[in-house]
Amino acid sequence: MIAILGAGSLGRLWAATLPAGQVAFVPRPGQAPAPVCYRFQPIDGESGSTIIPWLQPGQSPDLLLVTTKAGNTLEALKAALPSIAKQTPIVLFQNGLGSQQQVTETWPDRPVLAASTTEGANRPAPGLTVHAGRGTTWVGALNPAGDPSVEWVAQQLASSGLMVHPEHDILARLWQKLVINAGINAFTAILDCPNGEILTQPFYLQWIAPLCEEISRLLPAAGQPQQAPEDLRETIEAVARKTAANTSSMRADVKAGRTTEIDFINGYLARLGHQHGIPVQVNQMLAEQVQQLN
Ligand code: KPL
Repeated sequence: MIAILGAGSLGRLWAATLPAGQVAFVPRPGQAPAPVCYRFQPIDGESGSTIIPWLQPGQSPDLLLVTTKAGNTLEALKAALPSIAKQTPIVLFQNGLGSQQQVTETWPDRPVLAASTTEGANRPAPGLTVHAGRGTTWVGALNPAGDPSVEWVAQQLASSGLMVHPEHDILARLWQKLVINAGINAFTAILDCPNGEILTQPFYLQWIAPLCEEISRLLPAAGQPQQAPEDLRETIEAVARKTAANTSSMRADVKAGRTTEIDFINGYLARLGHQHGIPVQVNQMLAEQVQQLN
């Protein structure tokens, strides 16, 4: 049994694609006992109705996927983990960085893995989940010693039919995604535009080069390989062009009145800069501007 904590777009994508009968959502305190019902629209093929039960008291899963927003993860796990066996692998799917470290520090003895995914899913209406873009998911252990369950976890996830790979350096993957999110998400939220439109906006054109300089100096301080600011910008802009029509997760959060993940993206980079004495004015400015949108 695979349990999923977090019934948002990504949680619903995994729930709908993993083998039926082997998945349950983890209830939050006070959540209704009725199963979670929604229509799932795969990339190709007809949409169909999906019914996912809640994990029942006394039922301990073999694997726990955590698909909550970064800012809700610690609190959600504090409520859920007391009834989940100590050896159950936990896979964290959060965007950005910072929430993963909070989890490993709070539960140092639990097997904690992280996943980085480029799968696209959204919920255009409350009862509909759309698999909007095919991607790849990498999963790996967060502790440097590795975790023997990585291969097994990757196999379990791959039973969904989605593309999944075990990754020995998941932190590097999380950093690659962080760079992209740091260069796209805040701009789309502040400018209230789809990803591709930032590329011609004066505000973006003013700040992207100094932002990439800050990130380029932060990478080695975080133990990641140095990358030239121009290369970072090229990576960011390639993704912005590829996802030109997309509404970023941060713009979607602002529009829906949800707390954004800015504290785990540009906010995380700003905190890291302060710790290492590296100037981070642009990350700080973007974080503050997005915080004011909430
Ligand atoms: O990951 C994304 C997000 O919206 O969070 C990008 C890559 C910007 C695609 O929209």
